[in-house]
Amino acid sequence: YTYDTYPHLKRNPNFKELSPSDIKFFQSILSSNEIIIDNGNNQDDLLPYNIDWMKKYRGKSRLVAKPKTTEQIAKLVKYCNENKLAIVPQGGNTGLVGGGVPLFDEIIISTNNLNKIRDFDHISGTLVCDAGCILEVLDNYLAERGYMVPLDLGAKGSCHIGGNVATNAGGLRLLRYGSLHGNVLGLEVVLPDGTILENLSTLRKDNTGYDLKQLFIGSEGTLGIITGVSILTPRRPKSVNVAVFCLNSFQNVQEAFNISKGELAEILSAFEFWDINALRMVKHHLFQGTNLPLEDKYPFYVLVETSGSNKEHNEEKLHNFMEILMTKGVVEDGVVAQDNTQIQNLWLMREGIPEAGSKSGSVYKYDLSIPLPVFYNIVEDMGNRLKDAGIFGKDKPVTDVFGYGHVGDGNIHLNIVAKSYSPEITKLIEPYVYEWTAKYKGSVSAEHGLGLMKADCIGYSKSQKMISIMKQIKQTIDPNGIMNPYKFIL
Ligand code: FAD
Ligand code: 2HG
Ligand code: ZN
Repeated sequence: YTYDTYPHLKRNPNFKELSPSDIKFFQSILSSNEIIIDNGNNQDDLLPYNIDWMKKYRGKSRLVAKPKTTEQIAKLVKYCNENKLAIVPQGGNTGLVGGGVPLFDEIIISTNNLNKIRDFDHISGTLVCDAGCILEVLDNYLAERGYMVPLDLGAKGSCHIGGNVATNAGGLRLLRYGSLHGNVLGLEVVLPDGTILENLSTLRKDNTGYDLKQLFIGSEGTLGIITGVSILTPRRPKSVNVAVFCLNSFQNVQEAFNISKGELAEILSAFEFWDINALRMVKHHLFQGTNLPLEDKYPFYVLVETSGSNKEHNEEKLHNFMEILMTKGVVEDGVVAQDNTQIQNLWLMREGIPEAGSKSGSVYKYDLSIPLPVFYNIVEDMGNRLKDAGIFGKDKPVTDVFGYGHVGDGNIHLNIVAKSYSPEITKLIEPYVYEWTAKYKGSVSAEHGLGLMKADCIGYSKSQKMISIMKQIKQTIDPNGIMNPYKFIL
């Protein structure tokens, strides 16, 4: 895709085009290694910032700013606001809804160089850091101190904590540690007029006024640039176990989840699922030549992780849990990791699915909250719909349809692999998938956000009154509309 595929979105003529004097101003704030300017023959340098992780969305920004400090960002944003230059805030550029790349010529402000850890309190576990810190770097820093980030996702090696907050990312352990709306204690944000909203509180409790930071969590770059994050981090568990089970029906997946809540209770830290098509794709791309830990002949797989402070206690609970699953005939087969390497290998079957998907073709991704009783039906319905239309099968435009995700959070990822993105395929999938979700009162974006992909889709999950209040908030904070235009809510 390029912006050409969004003919209904025209460049807003109120936004100024970048001029030599604008470039001069940017150069006065940033040193030469903190800025990339289009000079006619450096498209390769600009491309990684202009194109998204899926290679589905591509813009034409002519300037990427990579400031080191909040003060630099404040000066740049103030200038952009006064001159009506549109901005796209960008973190690790791993977002999956086209929110982090420009649509036209918006200026990219990247947090790549904003990556200092500011403070860590080893008693309360509060961490204060720059927004551009990479999630995995933070987690390694905390691991050395016996703590962990309360958030983990497959993109941890590239995504920034600021990007995580801006998308309200969920990830693999939300069921245990809760969402960023609970874990983020404070934020520092550069507002669209260039003022710095300093609220890097480390307080657990603070009921003085409206909780403004919540507005920025999940705001996808439309209200300002998050430059600092204060986050509550939990102790790293001493004992972690992982098991993967094979199941014959989605009914049994639900049953296993229900039993896990009763038997594993407080030590349950992840309950993830994937189907056989997802497994076969991971096998093909990521386990080449080596054996999968389990046979790829069952329709469903679940990964159960337990974490706690006492190894014997945890193992006993996991053992009892497995015995109940076997006795009740809920699972067909299973494997328990014996060491850290095996834990990683089992997680690879789940965490590796997006990467394996990207190696299979162009992937359409739908990130839905759906009630568990009908959770998996969307995968079957979509597969049948595309088959009936004659476009899904061997040597057809669509080559694979599969489902996986966070059963524990009621969040399914429907992935549709095509030979290439095309408006014809899109039209068969959308709005069908959104209408289907709305029918069951689900959410059309469980955790990835709205971005460009779903900029006109919020109405499937929110009322007109709510949308109108959101628009008023946007108008109040960003009256010129310079922050991440064309995205989120149109
Ligand atoms: P970007 O992609 O750079 O930006 C995302 C959005 O946030 C954009 O709208 C951007 O404008 C805005 N933004 C970024 N930084 C800032 C900032 N400092 N201030 C204001 N706005 C900002 N998501 C999940 O929720 N759960 C998962 O399990 C998960 N797994 C993933 C696995 C893979 C392999 C990949 C590629 C993606 C996954 N994602 C997942 C999607 C994604 O939301 C996260 O990767 C991540 O939160 C995005 O962070 P980022 O730094 O890459 O942000
Ligand atoms: C995951 O849970 C991510 O692995 C990515 O949210 C989902 O790529 C996807 O559809
Ligand atoms: Zn996910």
